[in-house]
Amino acid sequence: MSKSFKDRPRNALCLFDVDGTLTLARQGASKEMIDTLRQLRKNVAVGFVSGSDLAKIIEQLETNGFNVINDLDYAFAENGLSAYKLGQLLPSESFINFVGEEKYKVLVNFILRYLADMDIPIKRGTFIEFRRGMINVSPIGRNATIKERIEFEKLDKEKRYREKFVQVLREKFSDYGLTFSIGGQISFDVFPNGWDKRYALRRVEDEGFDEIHFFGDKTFEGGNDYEIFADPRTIGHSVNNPEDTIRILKEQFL
Ligand code: M1P
Repeated sequence: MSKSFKDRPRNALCLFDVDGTLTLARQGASKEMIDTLRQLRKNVAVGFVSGSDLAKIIEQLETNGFNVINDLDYAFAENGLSAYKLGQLLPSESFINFVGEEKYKVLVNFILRYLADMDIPIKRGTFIEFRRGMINVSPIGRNATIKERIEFEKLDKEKRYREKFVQVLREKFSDYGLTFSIGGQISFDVFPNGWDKRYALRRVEDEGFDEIHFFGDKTFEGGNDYEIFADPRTIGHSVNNPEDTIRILKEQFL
């Protein structure tokens, strides 16, 4: 595959959310999905944009000999704060520089206390994950198994643990300029206002694509795909699962 996407027959970019769009939440990509992405890349430029960090995306997408950095044109982890174009790392801002050490300490201490006081059936490990472009907060902890995740998600729908938590944080830290976004099954992301998935668009806007397509499953208002899906710079596709993504690609791009 060439080191430029200017030679593709269609001057378009397809960007994909990962969890729920290319894979089931935190699970590996199917062979059919990897084959579809490889075929797609012959016609258009292809990339992913996820809230997750790169390590998790590698675990999920690097199946069937696929390499997320070299077999895609763009790799946007952490909403594009951790970014690669044609195999090259792009320079980036960081969450900690934006917030500052002192204010961050106040925020993280408050979150730790709130987590400690939460009465939920089970707790595992890694309750706060510090990333380049955000922090990710999970009441059950990121070490939960797939089964534990699914159980937490069900209970959270009923008890609204995360919704209540982010409401408190939004009020208490209203002067911090932060967005609190419930994107996945067991956690929520905290990042500077505007550093949602639209951040990735800043990195492609000078390329002169005729069309930028975005595929995501959480495209409803409040979902972490909403802003980029609704952005006038993209043509949004709302999908229910990875099979749905493949179906649309076959109908419109392959
Ligand atoms: O789907 C995107 C989200 O995926 C994970 O969420 P969870 O672990 O709660 O399912 C996280 O990586 C989160 O940062 C991300 O937004």
